[in-house]
Amino acid sequence: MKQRIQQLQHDSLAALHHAASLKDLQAVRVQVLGKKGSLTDIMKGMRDLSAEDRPLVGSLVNVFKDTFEGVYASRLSFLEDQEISARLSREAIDVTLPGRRSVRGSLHPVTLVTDDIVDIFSRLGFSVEEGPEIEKDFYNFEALNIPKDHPARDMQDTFYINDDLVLRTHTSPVQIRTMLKQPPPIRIIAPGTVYRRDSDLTHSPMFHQIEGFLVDERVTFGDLKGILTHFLNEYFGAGLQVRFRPSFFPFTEPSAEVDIACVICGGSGCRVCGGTGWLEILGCGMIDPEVFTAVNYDAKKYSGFAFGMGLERIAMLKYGVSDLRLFFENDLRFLKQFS
Ligand code: 2U9
Repeated sequence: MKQRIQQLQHDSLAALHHAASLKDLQAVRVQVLGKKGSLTDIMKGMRDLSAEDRPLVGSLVNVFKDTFEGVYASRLSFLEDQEISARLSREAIDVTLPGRRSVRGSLHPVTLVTDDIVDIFSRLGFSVEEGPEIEKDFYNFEALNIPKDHPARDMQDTFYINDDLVLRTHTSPVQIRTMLKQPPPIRIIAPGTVYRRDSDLTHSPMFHQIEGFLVDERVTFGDLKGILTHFLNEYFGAGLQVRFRPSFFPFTEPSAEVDIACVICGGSGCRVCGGTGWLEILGCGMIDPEVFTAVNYDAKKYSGFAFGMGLERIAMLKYGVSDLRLFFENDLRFLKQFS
């Protein structure tokens, strides 16, 4: 028995020393102290010893157990340290490595155009107003003197959500909402996204507009001409030729379309201006008294003007882009040219 214990002590301490991982170490422990372990087996055999031998063997077993636990604990702490250092070196981060460069984006050409136009009108005392893209029929049509049977309401032009809700077809409802909120004087510009059921080389079902709007006492068509001529000279260059042609819009009376001398050929005639020397750039007019009545403004006391332009069209002329679809494809080779 004594010999068996000595042999076990020799073998198991060697096994502890040779255990190369925490898993191996645990396996040695189970082999020796586990339910079916070698020491458990020896202890079962003690029943058969004489009363004289039993205490002697018992004390040998106890000494072995203490020795085993001591060696086990020191090996455990050694292997744990080893595992931590291995993990630390495996997961080490080299803080001296250069960082990843962040990619610098650029503003979309339609945003550039919007910002430049907003800048010019801000200097003239206009402030920016915005409104919802899903609009009530009243704000998009009814209050703008566009009655139920008007062609502008045709199903071909408007995206209807239901009988009473549409995707706004212009930013004009922003001005209706502003007038319902506050009394004159008003001097605002309304940039934003608008929607129309239209899609070809020069039309997109989603596009952008900016509208301007001024209401006060004694505002004249002369004020409108002055402000727009100033704006176009600021935006396209001083000395630019501008002309006003009579037109019709349900919400303005009188109404006009504004042309500028072709920015490509300077007025001599080319493909872009269709040989006319002129480019149509915006629409405008004096606010129709019917519109004032719809928002409870005194149409006898107040007058005002409004204008509107398509921002993609302005961007095409300003940057010489011939295909409208380029603005919506988000091809980086196109967009990067505006950084
Ligand atoms: C209110 C009253 C009047 C806004 C105006 C135009 C003329 C115009 C078009 C230009 C090209 C739209 O993007 S486009 O198709 N717009 O010609 N817009 S007057 O008149 C208003 C607006 C609001 C309450």
